[in-house]
Amino acid sequence: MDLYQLPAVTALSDCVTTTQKDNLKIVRVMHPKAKCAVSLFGGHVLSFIPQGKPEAIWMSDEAKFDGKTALRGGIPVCWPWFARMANPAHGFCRTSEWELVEHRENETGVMLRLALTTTEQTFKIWPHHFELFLDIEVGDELKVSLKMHNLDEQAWKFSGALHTYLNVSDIHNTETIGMGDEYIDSLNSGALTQGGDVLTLSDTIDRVYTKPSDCITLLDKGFERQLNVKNHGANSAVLWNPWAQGAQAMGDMPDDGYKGMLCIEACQWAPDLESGTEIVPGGTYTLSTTISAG
Ligand code: TA6
Repeated sequence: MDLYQLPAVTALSDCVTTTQKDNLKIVRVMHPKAKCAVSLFGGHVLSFIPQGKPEAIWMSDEAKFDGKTALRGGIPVCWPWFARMANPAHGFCRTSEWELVEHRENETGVMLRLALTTTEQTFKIWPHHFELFLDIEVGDELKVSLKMHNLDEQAWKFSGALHTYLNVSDIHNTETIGMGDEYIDSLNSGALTQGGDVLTLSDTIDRVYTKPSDCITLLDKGFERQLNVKNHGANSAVLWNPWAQGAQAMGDMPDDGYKGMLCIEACQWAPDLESGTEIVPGGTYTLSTTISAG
């Protein structure tokens, strides 16, 4: 899917245009440093291509751009909870319509700011007042920052993740370094487990690493590159690949789709809604991930 070939609907500046893909409005950045595409549905980064390098972000060829279904691939924004502790899974942000409220550009890159705030619909799902900004900085690297603001008169708690799907040549040709040596194994009833820091994968994996390095590196022999992931405001990093059986079970991933992706996620993890991170009235919190290719 080449989102950059679609005709522009609006030109917002020299480097920023909007386009339409099925039911979704897409904001595109085309800058000498990099290209990037973002869906306003979900506030969802779909692509990041640093100049002269392969695509850094994996998107499923079977993702549904219907404006209802969460997009498979990209960088889903999971908030105000991560995982399946409440409905909908991974919170409501990835199926909400965000607004582009600001864009800026100079010779080093482009910044897009998306916003989402309480609506009648979000209040029914999660009865709190909030404002979110998603700052997407596109240049030599991609930085995505989820800025949360409590607009309530009471404190509330959240968990969440920037659920990045990284694009790889073939999962069998990758090595992941820096996840740390302790993880909560979601495939083994959440057992706290010790393990090695360097990972080559050969089966499904779904883990919350509790002590990741400041920089996680994904070596890709096929693309002859490494992707570096630096997370901030995260208490863990999640590693996920559904493998063949998981991909086959998903209606929006090709059966061999698992070979082209690996999720390395910036996660502020909690075991349940009650144990999330508290933000006091008027308080803020930022969760961010920075991805660079070397
Ligand atoms: O981050 C890993 C995970 O929580 C897995 O358990 C897996 O189910 C994945 O996210 C995808 O979730 P989704 O709701 O998008 O199918």
